[in-house]
Amino acid sequence: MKIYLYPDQAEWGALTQRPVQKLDQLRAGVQQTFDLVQQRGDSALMELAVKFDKAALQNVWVSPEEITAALPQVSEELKAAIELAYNNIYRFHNAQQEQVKQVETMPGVTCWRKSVGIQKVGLYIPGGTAPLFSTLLMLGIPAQIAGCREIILATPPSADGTINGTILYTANRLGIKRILKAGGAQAIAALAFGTETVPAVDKIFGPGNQYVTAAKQMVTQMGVAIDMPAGPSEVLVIADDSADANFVAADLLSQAEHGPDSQVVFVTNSEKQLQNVQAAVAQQVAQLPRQTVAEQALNNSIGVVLPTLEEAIHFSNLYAPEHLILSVDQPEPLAEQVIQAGSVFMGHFSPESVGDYASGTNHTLPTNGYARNYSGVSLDSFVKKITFQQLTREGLERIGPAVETMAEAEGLHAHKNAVTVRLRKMNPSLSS
Ligand code: HSO
Ligand code: ZN
Repeated sequence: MKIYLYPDQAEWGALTQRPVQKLDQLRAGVQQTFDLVQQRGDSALMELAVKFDKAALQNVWVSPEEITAALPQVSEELKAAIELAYNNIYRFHNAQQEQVKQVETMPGVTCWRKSVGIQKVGLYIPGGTAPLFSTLLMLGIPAQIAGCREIILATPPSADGTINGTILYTANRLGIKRILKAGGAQAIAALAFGTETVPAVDKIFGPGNQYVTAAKQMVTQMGVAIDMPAGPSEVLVIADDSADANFVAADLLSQAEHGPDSQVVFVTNSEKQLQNVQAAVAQQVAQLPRQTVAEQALNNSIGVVLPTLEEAIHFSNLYAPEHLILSVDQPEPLAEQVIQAGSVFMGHFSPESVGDYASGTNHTLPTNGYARNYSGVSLDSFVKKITFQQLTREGLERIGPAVETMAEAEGLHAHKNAVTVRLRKMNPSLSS
């Protein structure tokens, strides 16, 4: 951890920079993968599974038998934990449904807005060392509540051609039947363009490596929507002297273990707390199975001491962290001042892990400073909001002259006429 004692505000800009993502260099390779999948569909997916996943597949789809076989592999304890998380995530996202509200903007002019599920969505869950079935809950639950008609899950197979049992269990719990054995840019291509068996989807969600990130960015140029631009996961912890250094260290490390590029930022108003936290981190990291990964992330992490907690919040707002933990006795007044963050964890008993798995909030959050202008995934991410209006005859009589005047002023006579022909028909004496 690099330490900065009382840095001047002029230095904050540099301290809050993320490393530059070099996605441009990957584009040519990703485009080749796109071309292959567009030309040869499922057979390209099978060929690429051999190349990238070392898996010889009979079929790109998970069979019903594979799902049935996976269910008993998951322990009862894990099933109960998934159930608890499922219920909390469901409750929080279900409460995001909006009532249709009809608004009479003026007599006889009624407007309303209705949410309609995006019809076809693709959920991407990466493979690798940590099978993120929690991410499947975070994406599958709101998709289900939104009423998405078709939900396709794509996830890379292991070398033996199988998919992680807990991922299959979770998909089954969510009622997701279509599970594609594909990873990387080829999975994104299949979801975006479709193949002979994969339907092309309208929006693609989920995290992934830099190839997946580049591929998702590229398909947005081709009419497919994505959840948000992605970067490595981040946490910023603000702690005062009331915090338990062991709690803070554990929170910092829970982020660091995600990957060598994870961003870990610690901000405090107490030099003593900084020392305590550094000691606790050193002691805890040595015990972690993912010690090497965590240490790599810690090498790029920073610890900052600022004179007051107010300044700590200003620093955090400038950084715009994906996760912000307020390890202070009185988090409420500080939380009021948060204007840029993905999700906020308040007080000493709200570790990020609870939001990662089970409190109810979504863990798919904006990284890389995008908390400035993006929200995390929510029910809204899975719907379009369609507006409606209906006018009565009297309504059109009231609003019509204003519309005619505005259309005339913009020089758009056909617009004006669409009102005029109606008003004349309704009241022939207006005709001249
Ligand atoms: N912290 C990650 C989510 C996650 N953590 C999944 C554990 N499993 C990104 O917000
Ligand atoms: Zn996490």
